Amino acid sequence: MRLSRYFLPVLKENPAEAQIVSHRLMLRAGMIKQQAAGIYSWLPLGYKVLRRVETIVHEEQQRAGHIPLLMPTLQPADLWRESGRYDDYGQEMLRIRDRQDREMLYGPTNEEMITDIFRSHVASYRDLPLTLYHIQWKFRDELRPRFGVMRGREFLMKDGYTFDVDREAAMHAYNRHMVSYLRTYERMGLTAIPMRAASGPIGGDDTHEFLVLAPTGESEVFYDEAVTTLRLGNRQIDYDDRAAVAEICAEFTRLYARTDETHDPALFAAIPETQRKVGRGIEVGQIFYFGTKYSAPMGATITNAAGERVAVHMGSHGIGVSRLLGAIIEASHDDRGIIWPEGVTPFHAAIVNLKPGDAAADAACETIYGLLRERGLEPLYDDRDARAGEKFATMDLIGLPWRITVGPRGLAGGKVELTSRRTGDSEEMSPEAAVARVAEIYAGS
Ligand code: P5A
Repeated sequence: MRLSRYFLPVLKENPAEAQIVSHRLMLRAGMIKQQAAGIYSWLPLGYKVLRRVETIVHEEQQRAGHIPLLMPTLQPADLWRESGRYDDYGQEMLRIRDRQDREMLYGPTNEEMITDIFRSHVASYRDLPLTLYHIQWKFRDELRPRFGVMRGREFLMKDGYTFDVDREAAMHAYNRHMVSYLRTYERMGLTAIPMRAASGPIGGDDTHEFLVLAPTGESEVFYDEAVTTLRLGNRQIDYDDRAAVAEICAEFTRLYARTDETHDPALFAAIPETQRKVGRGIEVGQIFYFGTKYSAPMGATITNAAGERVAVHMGSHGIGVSRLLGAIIEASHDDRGIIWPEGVTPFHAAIVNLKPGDAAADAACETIYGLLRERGLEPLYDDRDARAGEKFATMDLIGLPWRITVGPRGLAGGKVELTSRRTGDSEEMSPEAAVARVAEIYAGS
């Protein structure tokens, strides 16, 4: 993409309404525009990162054997009357009437709807296990929407629903989600710690939240510092191997890590003092096992191996897809702007032409642009006639991890400069070597 033809409405000034760094940087980098309290348009740069995050979520869900579908945003109230949640959900639910005066709602979550799909089509334990998920917009009329996409009213969620014959099988589905989430967050450059949590309006006793540590997080967290060093890395995972998946979950949940809702001061006090930490975290996901809470009242039954009709065991599992953009920025920025992890960056590399109009500089930029694209990478080429300082400031703000700077002086010696946004380190090399280096970095990420 050539910057002269792109739509990147960056702001020079800090927007007054933004209280936390991710909100400020998303507005300044031209990623989002607020349309109403807690409701945002996703401008091209923000939309690009959102799609990258979604793609990782899809890939990791499907790697775990989970099946994508798409349910609507609007739901009939009657389904929610069957589960009893229509009245329970309260003012967070946006209730709507259509022209026939039928009661509808904008879905805050989809347990009822997926249970309805299941009961219409599945009748036997032979069709299990089954996990269906979608990535769809939700609406929760939060009392205090704030911090930009972090606590929106309209927000994008990945929500998955598991159907199993008994509790043991359902807990394997729960564990599979835990591991697939750990992989998902790691690919985005995040450390998200599973913490025992409270279930709220979704229900059930088994639930974990995934928290990214950040001083601006909304949850208070208590943890053993050793938990922050755990990584999945690129180990091979067989998602059908119940024992292996459970073992990974045990590894990641053995150490103390809880939110204020489930904090146990006595257990906390048993951690060696130097490792005992209190901090704040951003909740980027939550998993639940709630048994037959929805299937029993809604009549979602199956025939088990003994020929008996039993209510199916269910769980639901959510990732805050749009919130993740805020969380990634909170975890990865400096005073000049965003620093995207390679896994989610909107463009792979910046090309900055220090002297547009100079034949050699223009030609070298075109060559680098073409070569990167040939390698399947997407560069953002700043071909505008602007001062070098302004170009660097824009690229630093929008946070592309790698920048190739091209100017007549370097080119006289056959060199361009490759700069890491994260470390600020620069190295001079030929244009071809810079392209090869960038390609190599992304091949490994
Ligand atoms: C699990 C999937 C559920 O709704 N039902 C379907 C279950 N869980 S949850 O914890 O309530 O939400 C899942 C994740 O969605 C994100 N989230 C939000 N993101 C932005 N703005 C909001 N107002 C908001 N509310 C929830 C969180 O990341 C949460 O973990």
